[in-house]
Amino acid sequence: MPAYDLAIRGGTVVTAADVTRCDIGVRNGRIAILAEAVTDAARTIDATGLLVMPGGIDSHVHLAQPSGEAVMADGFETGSASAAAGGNTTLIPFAVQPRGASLRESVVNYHREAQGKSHVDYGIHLIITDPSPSVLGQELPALVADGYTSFKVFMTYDDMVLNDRQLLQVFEVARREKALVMVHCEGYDAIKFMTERLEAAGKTAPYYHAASRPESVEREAAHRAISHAELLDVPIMIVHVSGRQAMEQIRWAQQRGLKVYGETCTQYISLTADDLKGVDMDETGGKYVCSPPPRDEASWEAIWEGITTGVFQTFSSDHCPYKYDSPQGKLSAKGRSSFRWVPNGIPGVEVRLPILFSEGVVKGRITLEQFVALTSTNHAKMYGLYPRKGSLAVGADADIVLWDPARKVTISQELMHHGADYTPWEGYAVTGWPVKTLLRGEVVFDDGKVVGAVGRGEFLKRDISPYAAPRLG
Ligand code: DUC
Ligand code: ZN
Ligand code: ZN
Repeated sequence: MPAYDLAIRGGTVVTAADVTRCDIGVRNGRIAILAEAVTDAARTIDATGLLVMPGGIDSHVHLAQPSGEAVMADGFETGSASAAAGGNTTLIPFAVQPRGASLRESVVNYHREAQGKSHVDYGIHLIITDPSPSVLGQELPALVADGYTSFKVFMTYDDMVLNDRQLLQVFEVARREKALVMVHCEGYDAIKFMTERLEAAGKTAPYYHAASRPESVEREAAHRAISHAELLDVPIMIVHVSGRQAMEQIRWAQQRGLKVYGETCTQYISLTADDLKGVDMDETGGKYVCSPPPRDEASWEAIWEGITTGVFQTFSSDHCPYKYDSPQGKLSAKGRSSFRWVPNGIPGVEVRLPILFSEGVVKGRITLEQFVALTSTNHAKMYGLYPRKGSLAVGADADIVLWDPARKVTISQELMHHGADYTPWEGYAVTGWPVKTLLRGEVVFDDGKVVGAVGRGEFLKRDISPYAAPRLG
């Protein structure tokens, strides 16, 4: 009997720490050996000329998430297919607590959405919209103990926003339970004020979505969240940072020794608010409506500054897909009446790695090791999945992407595996593309096709993150 189930031979193995020419042997879905030559295997994949990296972990995606009258374009099946096609092997989407509902029940319902449908492994974050005494006192502690070790809170949106007192209440529980809190930093009142003012002036096109929530709105909320976190000595992760002002708030907090982490996303290095103008300030701009909105090219440089200097630990997609041409998507009757009603979010899980690789590694802004850290390893570390996920160490799950660093691709909807009917990056040229994705040693994506049985992906109960430990114990 061969010593290994699979050998990946001849590739260049990249981790967050090293770049090495070696082979990998896989046994029982795990990495069993890294060696100069692995020959005694039942199957061999030739990786000559390819990079062999830990599968991407996207710790910020939305799948099958209820959102008013809009319907998300991806459930677990298409969303995870799109993820696998983009070189990812783990996703962490969100179970949302509708106001007044039990958080536990929301998690149970969300598991039903996921069960048997995922092509990749997945954890689940919680979104807390109603921090009632039973949520804070009983449900959250029990859910953290069950492996839901991170939660997101919102500082905007009518159906999600928490006031400052509620934010502090959630932070307090997070500190006690050692859960990591992700914060959506945009100020509710400022957005509401600006939206009403814009609408009163007849400025309702999708472009004005960006004008209704400028960078100062994000900066103010980031500062407020940081201040509350400092007050309670609780680590927080500020998610989807769009530009210099919020980035500088995080850097300022980090320089003061606070455990404030940062996430940025593909759209903030590759799209601008001008995309929201559409063809001619028309409704096609709705394709780019997401929050925070993309800013401008100077903001891309600020985001790169944050990436290269370590302000940001994770680079995510914030995949939040809606169809464009659908009454339940961007072109709903209400959505046509004002930017206020266009569902927020864009599909991006499939292009996260290619765009960061192309803009980052190929253009010399980041190293291969940084690429792996930003797209995989740091997500595993931050969210309690390391070392099982996010590395190519012996004993880790054999979650691997084989990557062609020289392949030139023009992104188009035709290439995508998501459920949306468009990609915001239509026509965007990249160098570097996934060739094969392996989940626990099994190929799930092979040269353009998602392969194998759906439902292979498993739920991941996550550990307490060491990064969620308070500074002062
Ligand atoms: N926040 C997200 O994280 N995703 C989509 C919309 C939003 O506001
Ligand atoms: Zn958000
Ligand atoms: Zn999101």
